Amino acid sequence: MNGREQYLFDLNGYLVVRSVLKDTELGALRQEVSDYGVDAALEKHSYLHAGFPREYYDDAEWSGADGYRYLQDSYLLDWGPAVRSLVAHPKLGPYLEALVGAEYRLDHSYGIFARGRTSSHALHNGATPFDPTQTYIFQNGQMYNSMVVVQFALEDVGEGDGGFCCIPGSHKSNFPLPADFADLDDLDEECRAQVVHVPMKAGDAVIFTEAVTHGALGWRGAQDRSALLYKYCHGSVQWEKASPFVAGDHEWTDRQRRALTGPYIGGRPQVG
Ligand SMILES: O=C(O)CCC(=O)C(=O)O
Repeated sequence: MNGREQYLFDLNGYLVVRSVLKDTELGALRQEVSDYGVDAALEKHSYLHAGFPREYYDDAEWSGADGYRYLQDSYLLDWGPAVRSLVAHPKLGPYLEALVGAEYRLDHSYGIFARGRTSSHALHNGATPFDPTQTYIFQNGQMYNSMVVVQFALEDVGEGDGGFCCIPGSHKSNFPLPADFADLDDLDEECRAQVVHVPMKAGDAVIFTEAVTHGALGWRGAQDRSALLYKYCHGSVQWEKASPFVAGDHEWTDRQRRALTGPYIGGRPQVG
């Protein structure tokens, strides 16, 4: 992570890393997503979150929140080798070390898919009120994040297409998000100007801290939205009960096994 990237992440709470994925990787990922049934499911419902365990479905608060539906009770990492290859992706390791620490671990992963017009996903998080599980601290000349998200774009996300958005700098805000920001679809001009949409090319990744206030603008792209999210915590931290969200007995590299190890810190090896 070079000086410019460090500056931008510290300033904004997110960073776009261009061309992380090669065309061959993108092709294999798209195939696995389609084989899993996402294409077919998007014919029935235009906004899907996929990769969560069954228990999420039974909670009325979560089912269909912000218009999205859960797609079957599968884990993303069980879909195939291409989605598994994104765990501790070698091009992103240096970013995770700089942002989470060399003993980072994958907490969970899932996919977000959209076709046609969808509702927005409300803005959430921010530095205030303080939440130790989703915080950003700069100390000893270093950035510390409780959790960072790597979101890969499998299709282009153009200006005005919708999808991931955030309020840059809000990972350091001293006041809570005002109620004026509650409805992303109905912001006044001044509030709308604070919300930044992040266009990406297929193969790019946006890395953001869970501490930054973020959400998603309603999808308007002519193409599908296809995003895979991998959420990393410090090696001592576990966010999701079923972490790391994988059921099958798969082949992993040594680096990936270290990144997939459950939370502990005494003598924990660096992912490397
Ligand atoms: O990109 C999106 O659709 C929003 C993702 C999000 O809210 C999250 O990762 O917590």
